[in-house]
Amino acid sequence: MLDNRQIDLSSYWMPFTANRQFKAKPRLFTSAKDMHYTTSDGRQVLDGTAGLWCVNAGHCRDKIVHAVQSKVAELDYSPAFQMGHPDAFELANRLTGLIGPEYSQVFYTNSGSEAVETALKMALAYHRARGEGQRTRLIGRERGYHGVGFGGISVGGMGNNRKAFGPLLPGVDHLPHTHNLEKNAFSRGQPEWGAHLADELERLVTLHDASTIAAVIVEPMAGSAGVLMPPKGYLERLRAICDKHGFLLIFDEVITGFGRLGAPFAVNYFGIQADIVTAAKGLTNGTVPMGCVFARKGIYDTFMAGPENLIEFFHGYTYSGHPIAVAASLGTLDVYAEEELLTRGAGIAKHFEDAVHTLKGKPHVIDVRNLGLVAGIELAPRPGAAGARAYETFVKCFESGLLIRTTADIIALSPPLIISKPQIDEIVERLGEILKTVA
Ligand code: PXG
Repeated sequence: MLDNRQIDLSSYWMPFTANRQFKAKPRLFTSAKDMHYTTSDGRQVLDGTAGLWCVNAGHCRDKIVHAVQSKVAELDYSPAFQMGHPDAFELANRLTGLIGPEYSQVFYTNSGSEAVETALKMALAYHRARGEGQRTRLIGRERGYHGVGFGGISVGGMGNNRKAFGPLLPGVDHLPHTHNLEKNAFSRGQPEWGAHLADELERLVTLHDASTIAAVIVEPMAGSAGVLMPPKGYLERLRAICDKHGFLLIFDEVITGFGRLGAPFAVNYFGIQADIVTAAKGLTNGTVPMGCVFARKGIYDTFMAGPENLIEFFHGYTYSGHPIAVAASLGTLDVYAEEELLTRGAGIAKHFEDAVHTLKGKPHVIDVRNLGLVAGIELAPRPGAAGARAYETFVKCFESGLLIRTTADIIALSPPLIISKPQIDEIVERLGEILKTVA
């Protein structure tokens, strides 16, 4: 047990955190196992969010721990450029096997943000390699989250993530988001209303001309901005419009990848293929930072056209395919396979759905939405204090032994895929009780 007051919190500038508020009353985890964290004061906290949407197999799984431990003593680092190590190739083959035959290549990064930057650069360079270098425009979506690089915040659509950082990338435009409580509140699964919002892409074509547009990037299900589900037919229409005009469609699967919806990836769940897919988080079960980008074979082949001694894609990171991250991912894929976790969500999604929808009618709840093992519970904002109600709920949940995640006044639930039905019920009951105490 630790006394938080004895830890000097001053030097760490914490990310996406109200630093002064946090340091006045810190929340610290010191260990974790399976579905639970242990706090510095020795309390158990049920993990309702898989860390930050990443610990899909649950915490400190033996196989992953051992994979990392043995690799770090064997090959600490191997240069990423013009050199390789066997595991990186094995992992790429296993990953393409998981996502399906549409995708032949995997490019390694160290985070979701870097996966997004890589995907955007890949799309631009692809069009240039095909002799269509005038296609430079990137289309994102309002309320999209694509990490924190300049490319990612440019195509992203969350105002707070953009407003302090200047003009961002030029030549970017945005589709409207699909969230509409009047039409879709308390939908179970994909909402009925909103497929037509994909047609806004045609409006952007009229404005900019198709010949200037390189790619469209969306999260198949938007996570960070508050769990926004794709309306029925919406993704299909986006795909069709991209095909019609020759745009690459990029799915940012940093959250939806690795079983979150009950299939390995959203491309499998929806049966809609993107041209480029980004992933991270569940790739290593959150154990070691790592991201990746999947590319369709045709994209890779386009790059492979020049002289063989030339570097085809001038892009990469010192730690692309880092041996420890690769080891963590191989161990993670083993656990996913042995316990069939990447499809387990499909079997318990109905129980999860029924459970979370019992929150309808609880104080402040204006919407409950769900897909796979994700739920969004939207609260009415406190007048003049957006986000305060959800923040109070988050703190009270933590103090009572439950980890949830909030964005503005939306609560996101995304538990590890190993969760039991009684644990689902425990999350929902506890949250319901706490909402009764929130002002
Ligand atoms: N794309 C998507 C769709 C994401 O959700 C990133 C890119 C960036 O990944 P990195 O690894 O660079 O953080 C993300 C990250 C939340 C939350 O609470 C979500 C993310 C990160 C932190 C918090 O919703 N998603």
